[in-house]
Amino acid sequence: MSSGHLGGLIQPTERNFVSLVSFWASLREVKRNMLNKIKSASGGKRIAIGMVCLLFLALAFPVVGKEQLRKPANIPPVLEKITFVHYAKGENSAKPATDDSDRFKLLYGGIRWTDMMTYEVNLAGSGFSQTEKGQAMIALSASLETWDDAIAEAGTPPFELFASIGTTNKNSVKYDNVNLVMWDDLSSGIIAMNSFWFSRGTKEIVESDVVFSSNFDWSLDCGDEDCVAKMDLQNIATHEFGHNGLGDLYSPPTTALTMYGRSGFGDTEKRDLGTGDINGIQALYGP
Ligand SMILES: [Ca+2]
Ligand SMILES: [Ca+2]
Ligand SMILES: [Zn+2]
Repeated sequence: MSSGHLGGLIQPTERNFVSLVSFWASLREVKRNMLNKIKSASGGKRIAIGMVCLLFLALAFPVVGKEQLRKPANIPPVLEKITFVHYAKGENSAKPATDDSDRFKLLYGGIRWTDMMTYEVNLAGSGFSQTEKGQAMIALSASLETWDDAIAEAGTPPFELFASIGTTNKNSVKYDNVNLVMWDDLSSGIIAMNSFWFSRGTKEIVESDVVFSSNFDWSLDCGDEDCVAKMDLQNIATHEFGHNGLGDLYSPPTTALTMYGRSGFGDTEKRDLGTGDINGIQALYGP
């Protein structure tokens, strides 16, 4: 789903270097054979063989020069991309509320950020009015700080995962050193997605782009308005931001957790973390 633009990150491997070494070895072998022939030949034959040797070396050296230029230098870690898709609950899939579960799911043995990261937000397509846009930024910040608070509770020294958010005009999901939050025309039934880039080798997440669907109406405060047909931004955002190391959960005991993989209209239970969410984020970012 991502290989197109990741191709540029995959550098030449040591194969070029190995082929250069074996090329030199075969070159030495040829030279030795030629010297032996020159020694055993005489007169005009020597001159003819000598000229063949010169021609051979003239042809060989430019090739060696090019090969040396391709010698591997600082190879960046090979990045992979995965996308978590958050679907709306089906009409008849409502499950009875259950007790908080202590379950959580780490990804690839515990991939995580090693430094504080910053999301940049583009609210175009969100449907929010100018006034609401300010509230939306507050809701997104609240979602991020909910996770930072849980990490801080793990003990000292606290790790801060999320810096204060900024705004941006960028509007496409790609590996570009910008952790983007944006709205887009997602397929029917998809509420939001988090695409992120990571290295399996270093277990490091290096970029995350979150997209909310512009095909849903979004709410900011269900206390003041009818949220029956709206998705609560803080609810969904808290779930999406949890993907910075935590995977989706689907089993029935986890329906009350933030990292439960589905949401419905008017749901707000993901705004607050459950036991499993807290255990998971502390396992990744606690001291
Ligand atoms: Ca923070
Ligand atoms: Ca990006
Ligand atoms: Zn999810």
